[in-house]
Amino acid sequence: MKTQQTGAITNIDELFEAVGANDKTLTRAEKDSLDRQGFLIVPGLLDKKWLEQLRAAFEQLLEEHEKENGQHARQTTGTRHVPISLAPGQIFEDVYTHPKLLAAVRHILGDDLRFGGIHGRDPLPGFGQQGLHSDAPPRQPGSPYLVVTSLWALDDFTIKNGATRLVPGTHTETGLPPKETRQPNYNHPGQIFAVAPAGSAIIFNGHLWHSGTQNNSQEPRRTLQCVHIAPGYPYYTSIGQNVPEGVGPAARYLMTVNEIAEQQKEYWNNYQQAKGKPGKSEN
Ligand SMILES: O=C(O)CCC(=O)C(=O)O
Repeated sequence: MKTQQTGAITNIDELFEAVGANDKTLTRAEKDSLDRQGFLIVPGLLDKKWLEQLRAAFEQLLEEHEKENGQHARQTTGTRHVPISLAPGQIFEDVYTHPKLLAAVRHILGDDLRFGGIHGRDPLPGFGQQGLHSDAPPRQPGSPYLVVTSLWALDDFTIKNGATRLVPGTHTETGLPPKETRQPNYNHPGQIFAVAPAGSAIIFNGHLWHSGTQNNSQEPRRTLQCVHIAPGYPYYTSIGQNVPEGVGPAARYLMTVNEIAEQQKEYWNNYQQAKGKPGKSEN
């Protein structure tokens, strides 16, 4: 875990400097994997102490959430969901501002990127099978990528306990996955399982077809899900209005929507209306 600098950050280069990322943070092979396969599995990003802190915080936040709201979510779906507030919490901030993650996000989305949210998920034994889906609105041919998802394994991800499945290369598809492909029991011939030790990050283009799978063990399979987004993402403008006091400069920058971003949103709206005719900046 790193300690972030304290001055306000005003652009992506300052963000990279503050978190300790640069153009060498991703290897050539990692960039190729993001481009061609649409994902990257990086072991060892969370060390033992950090993992233990995150697991304890996960359980505590879940207990508080269920005390206030009941156990509705887990009783209806069999999955424990943990809303993670954006209030100051260095152990979470260091996850979604991790240099490896931000380097991957920039590689996929380009220079204007923001943080969309963080959420905990734990499919209980016997539950968790999802249909293949993407985390982003369907793309049109040639339209930019809008979302990067990262899953941080707080427990080992194994075939038995429901490792995430991914369909390599599907991030370039346009439209939704076909209906049949979205059924939870459908096995895609190209799917692979993101088997990875606790402490790994599975970082993928949010347009990639993926899903949780059933936890057939008797143990938890906890993950932190983060999303980072580009200005065209419909939820983009709903962030930035409630940046909590006390978050570090990198987190604050990532949660703040500035004027430039607003202009880019307008650009994106125009682009959508032009039905896929790319503007000059995309030639
Ligand atoms: O937890 C996982 O393995 C993936 C979950 C997922 O894709 C989702 O909840 O949308």
